[in-house]
Amino acid sequence: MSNEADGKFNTVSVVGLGYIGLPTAAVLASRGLQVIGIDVSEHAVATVNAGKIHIVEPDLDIVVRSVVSTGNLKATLIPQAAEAFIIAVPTPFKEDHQPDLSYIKAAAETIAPVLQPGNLVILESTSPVGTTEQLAGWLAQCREDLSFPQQQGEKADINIAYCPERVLPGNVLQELVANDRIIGGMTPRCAARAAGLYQIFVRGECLLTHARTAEMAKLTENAYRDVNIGFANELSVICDRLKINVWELIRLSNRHPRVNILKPGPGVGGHCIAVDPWFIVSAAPQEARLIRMAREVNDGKPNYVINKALKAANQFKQPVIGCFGLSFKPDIDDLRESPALAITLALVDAKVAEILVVEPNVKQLPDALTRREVEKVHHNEALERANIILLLVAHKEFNGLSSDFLNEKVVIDVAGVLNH
Ligand code: SAJ
Repeated sequence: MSNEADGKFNTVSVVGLGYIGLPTAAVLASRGLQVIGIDVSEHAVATVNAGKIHIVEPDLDIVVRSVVSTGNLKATLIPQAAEAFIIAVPTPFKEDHQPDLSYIKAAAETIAPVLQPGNLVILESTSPVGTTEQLAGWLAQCREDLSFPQQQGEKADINIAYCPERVLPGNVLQELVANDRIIGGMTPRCAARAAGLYQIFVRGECLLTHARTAEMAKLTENAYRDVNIGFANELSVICDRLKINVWELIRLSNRHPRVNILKPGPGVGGHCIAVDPWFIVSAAPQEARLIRMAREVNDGKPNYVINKALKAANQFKQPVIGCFGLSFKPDIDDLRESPALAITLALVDAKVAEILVVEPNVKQLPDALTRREVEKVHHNEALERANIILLLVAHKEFNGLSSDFLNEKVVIDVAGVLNH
């Protein structure tokens, strides 16, 4: 259903130069388009214009340096006219788990003054169902001289689509190009035009649908993963009670041809899976029972681990806990929304044990820990000095930890490090 003729874009503006916007802008620029990156942060704009990056993502620095030096990518604080606009700003939730759409509203108000007939506006931010229509409403309020799909359908001056990102942090450049893309148009023409833009760099398939279905698809993918991780986390707690090794149990159960249980862990971190399912719950609170429960199970896991470690500490006169891993998942340096970090901080604040932190992926511990004078040590030192070994993240550096040391310790293996 995609229309090749619709794929002619020369200038694209990307609003939000974060974890999704910057790689997308850089990849579009690497295909020869003129890309304008808009951000509210002077630091982000200056960094990108210097050919550097302000986020952590493998190889992104190389692509950004190259497209900035050719002049294909320019960052700015001030919106400029373009043929297509991609909005990739955050959509956090508020205290009560209600979605906060203020960044999208601000993005709409930013681009509205420079919109021209024939423009395509794409929303990529993970959003509750109906947000694309809401975005179209905000744009229409700002520009009464233009027509929008909710008013004029296929004849509208402006085309609007929702195209969720699906990339895995740490593997963004590869997945941006390789993954299939869901393209949700407010009308079929909106979808076809958006597909034309993505086909410039996406090697996966572009799957066309309505904006609302595309919004729900994004939430569904992350809620599906959350529910499955919740199942694994609940199993781990049940297995503790029944004195069964959950890792062996899962390995054996997964030998069934139709069973594929995910891994338990310290909880669910990152900025997507722990957030997005709430957008479904807040839209359908009565119906979304399993999805809410999975959130609660996963959010409850850090406390369970903290209590287990404190109970172990009670057995020692001078407890020393070695916390292995701080990041929100293995082999990355991203500490944001990390359950391992939350657990470590809670153990420090409990003041019942000395805490040693092992995190091979960061040079410096975060301020919250240095302020509390927590020591970062190599894993061998932690193995030597700690009497409780708390394995929080399965970093590759922890494979094959010396069992000579471990035999004499209380080992709490939350991440399945010893069962690889
Ligand atoms: N986790 C487990 N057990 C597992 C898998 C993950 O405890 O078996 C934990 C991780 O340790 C981490 C959290 O879940 O704390 C999330 O990690 P992740 O690797 O599952 O996902 P993210 O947050 O890095 O990226 C997800 C991806 N979504 C899906 O796989 C459905 C990615 O494709 C999305 O683009 C991204 O969310 C996003 O931006 O929405």
